[in-house]
Amino acid sequence: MTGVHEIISPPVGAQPPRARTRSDAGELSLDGRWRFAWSPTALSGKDPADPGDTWDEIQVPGHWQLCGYGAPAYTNLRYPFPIDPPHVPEANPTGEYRRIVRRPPGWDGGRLLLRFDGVDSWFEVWLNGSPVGRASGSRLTVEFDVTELLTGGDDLLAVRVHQWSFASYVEDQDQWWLSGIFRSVALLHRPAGGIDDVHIVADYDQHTGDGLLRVEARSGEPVTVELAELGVRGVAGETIRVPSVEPWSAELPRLYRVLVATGAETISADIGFRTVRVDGGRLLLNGAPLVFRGVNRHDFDARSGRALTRDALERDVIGMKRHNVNAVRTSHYPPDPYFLELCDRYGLYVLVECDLETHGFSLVDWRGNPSDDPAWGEVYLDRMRRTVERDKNSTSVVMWSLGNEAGWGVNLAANARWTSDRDPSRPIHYEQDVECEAVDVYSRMYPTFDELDAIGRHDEPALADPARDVRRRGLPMLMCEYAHAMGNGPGGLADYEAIVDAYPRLAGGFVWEWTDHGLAGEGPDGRRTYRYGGDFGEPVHDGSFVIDGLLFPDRTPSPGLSELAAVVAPVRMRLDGDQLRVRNRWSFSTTEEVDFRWLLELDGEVMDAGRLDRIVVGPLSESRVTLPPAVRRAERDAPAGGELWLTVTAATGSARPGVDAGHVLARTQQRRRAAAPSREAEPLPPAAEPRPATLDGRFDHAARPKALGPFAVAQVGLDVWRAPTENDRYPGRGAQVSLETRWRAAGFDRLVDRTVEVQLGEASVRRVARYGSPGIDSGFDVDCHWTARDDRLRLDVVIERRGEWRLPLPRLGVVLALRCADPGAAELEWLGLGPGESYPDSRSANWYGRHRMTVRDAQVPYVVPQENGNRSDVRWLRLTGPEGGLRIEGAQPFEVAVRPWSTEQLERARHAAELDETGLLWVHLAAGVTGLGSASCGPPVRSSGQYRAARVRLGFDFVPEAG
Ligand code: IPT
Repeated sequence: MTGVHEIISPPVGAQPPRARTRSDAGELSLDGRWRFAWSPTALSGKDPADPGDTWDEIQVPGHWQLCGYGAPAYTNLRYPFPIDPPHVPEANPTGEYRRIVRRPPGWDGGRLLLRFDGVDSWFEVWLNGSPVGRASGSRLTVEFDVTELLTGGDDLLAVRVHQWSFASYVEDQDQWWLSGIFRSVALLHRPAGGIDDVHIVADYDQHTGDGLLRVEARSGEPVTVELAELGVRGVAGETIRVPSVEPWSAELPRLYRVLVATGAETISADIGFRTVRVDGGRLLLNGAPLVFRGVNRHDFDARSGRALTRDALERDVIGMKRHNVNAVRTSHYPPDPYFLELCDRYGLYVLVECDLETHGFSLVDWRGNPSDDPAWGEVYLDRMRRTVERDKNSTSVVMWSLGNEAGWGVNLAANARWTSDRDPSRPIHYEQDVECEAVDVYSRMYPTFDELDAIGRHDEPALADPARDVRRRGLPMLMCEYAHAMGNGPGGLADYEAIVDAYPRLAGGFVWEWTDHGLAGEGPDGRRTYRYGGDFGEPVHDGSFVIDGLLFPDRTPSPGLSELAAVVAPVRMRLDGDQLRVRNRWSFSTTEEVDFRWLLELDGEVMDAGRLDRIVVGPLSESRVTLPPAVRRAERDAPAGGELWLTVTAATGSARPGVDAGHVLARTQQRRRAAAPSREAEPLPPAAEPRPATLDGRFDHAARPKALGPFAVAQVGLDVWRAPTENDRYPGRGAQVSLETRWRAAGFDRLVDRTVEVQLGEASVRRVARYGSPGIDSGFDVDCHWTARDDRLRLDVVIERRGEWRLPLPRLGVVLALRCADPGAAELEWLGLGPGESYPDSRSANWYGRHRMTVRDAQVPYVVPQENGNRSDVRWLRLTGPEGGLRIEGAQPFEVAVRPWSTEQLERARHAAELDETGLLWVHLAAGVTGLGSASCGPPVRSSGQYRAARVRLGFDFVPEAG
């Protein structure tokens, strides 16, 4: 039996799609409490004429799975049902919604429309039991004419929503399956003589500085156009030249209010003048290079799924602006319409994507892919039309995307044709049109660094068809996805940026993705936890692949976002002797309003600070300025000894949309003077004579210290392993085997030790040990030598790899477990890179200096626990617990992570809330660590970020300090 929701069809009974406008015509929100009944199958048994007076209530907009009916399920590309289009399982959860609608008084004449902005996935509508229409296209607006069905009294609106439908086959985006009326519903008055649709094109002519305004309107009446601010008046259908406008860009989002009116209706639109073009192999905005420093963004909230408040949308936009992000790809569907209003206003370039993905067909070699099946042609076209028509007047929308991961075929080619006819003002994007047969830009996902570089040089592998090859090679290229931000990562952002910077052909890209999609819940002891695939008992799921954002689910930024902000900063600086080089990477703004300041520190202590004179660098230019004499003076006056560091920051001098004055845009540092030569060169003192008694009883029989400062020592050992990151778990582009697999094969996760030799002397003790793994003949030889000087202990350790290894090491150093009554609350202070975590391929966001926080705050709460919290280039650190203080000084800069739990705990826990502090402070001191990469979808850690030392020597002094 085929249900009506299994018929491949565009909406039935719907109005032609049209622009979203702000109008003075009547609008009544139908959001709020609705009656609701849930059924496990499509046959709900409910009558559309039943008002549901005794049913439950539910909030609209919302997803029923997040209101206690059924459960969310997560799959990436796999369909969670058999591939048998257009059919779906009989177990098809269905929601019956009811509410009373009253036509407001004063809405005289004209027509009445019922508008749905988002219903997942298929629905049918009745008024007073009479059918109105049916539709799918979960993230696409649809309107129905209900003029004849509304009585003016209490009218019963009934909506039946099925979770699964034929449309589910073209909505296979990588996200939670969540159903229901999840965006707003409204009743609209369309006055007689009103404007049924409007299309506003506002071009900018960069040669003359003029704006070109053209308004097309659908109305039975004459339509006037007015831009009062510039004294412009005209009529729809004509092109109005507006002299000397200020153009719109994400940097300077200048909007003008345009009124489009008939006697019956006035539409007010905030419009920016701007022109997007592909020209000479480059992507241009107003004639200047348009480079996306963007993110992919889903509509998502940890509590309400894809149903978002205006505040939540605004928070996202402000968050992007504060992290130097200038672009968004609305993966993989049109966003909540309010989002685009915000992007216009705050300034973000938007790539709006059609609600279309059939990725699951890739798992059956694309057999039966709807993209190439004419039976789906009308459905495809309808989706594209609804995408373009709704948002065609948004200034921020600079490009259309046909969809994501839907293979290639006749229906997509037709959508491209339709779109370029309908809106020649914006280029078309679609990544899977690999030969660029129908698109205007060449797009790639997760290219390796080498691939990107080759494309930058127009040197990518050739297409078989020479004509197509020539065309594609001449197109600008963007990365619609890159730098997979799953778990700890992405590493390598700075490497990508350097390549993008080097080649005019490259128009930047969009990091995957803005936010983790963890759903909020309660873990053990009522602690907040975030759920991912499998946590709702889904039989088929893709685990934590949905946790791959730059923000944690609660919308706090992860270190990956700070790294991105630093890497894509619009101002770049470099200190070079007495000169500061300033590069302005803005395309339209000078650095006139940027506030440059300097700071001189000696071992993290501020010596002096000041402000630099105004530095005015034009867009996309560079200049050098000489540092003021005050800097040289301060350097000269600084006491001898210690490291002297100069920092220059560039901050916003005045507020910009979403960004306050004083917001640091960029920072650069230089070591101006090295410390006195380190002790590293000193030879290890010879071990004293073996003696049965331990050094004042401070060591055990195996030459391990019983205490370090005030902390009793529970464990000392070699430290090689790390709790694998999500990126460690995957091989990555161009590789066959993941780091985790290689590391486990080498036995790093289960090293055992054997004492080779112990020497217990009066002033020093020494333990030589061999570390290996079951079944493996490679390992490490470790020589730990402790010497005592007064109340301090010094550790000198030599670690040597033994065997035929060719692989990078997670880390190489020692770990200490110290007993501490409250390890999370212990204070951690250090001189080195901070305040955030850093790894060899992700350290741009941090700066050298003195940093301080609790051990708990030094942990990064990745939803799936994994390696985190490393700090690099550390000279010394201080730990202060209830027991007292301990200072650890390195004979050379070292890497450190201090945790209130062990690597094993971190590895075992599947959710952050499962991590318990157990009265131990774990101090990981290393000579080096391996970077992060983005192998969970992109390339693995580059060789420059892999730690491969074969022999290291580390030295530390442990000094007790008053707590
Ligand atoms: C890519 C998808 O487009 C995106 O939606 C997301 O699933 C991402 O992967 C992984 O998180 S497609 C992949 C085959 C490169």
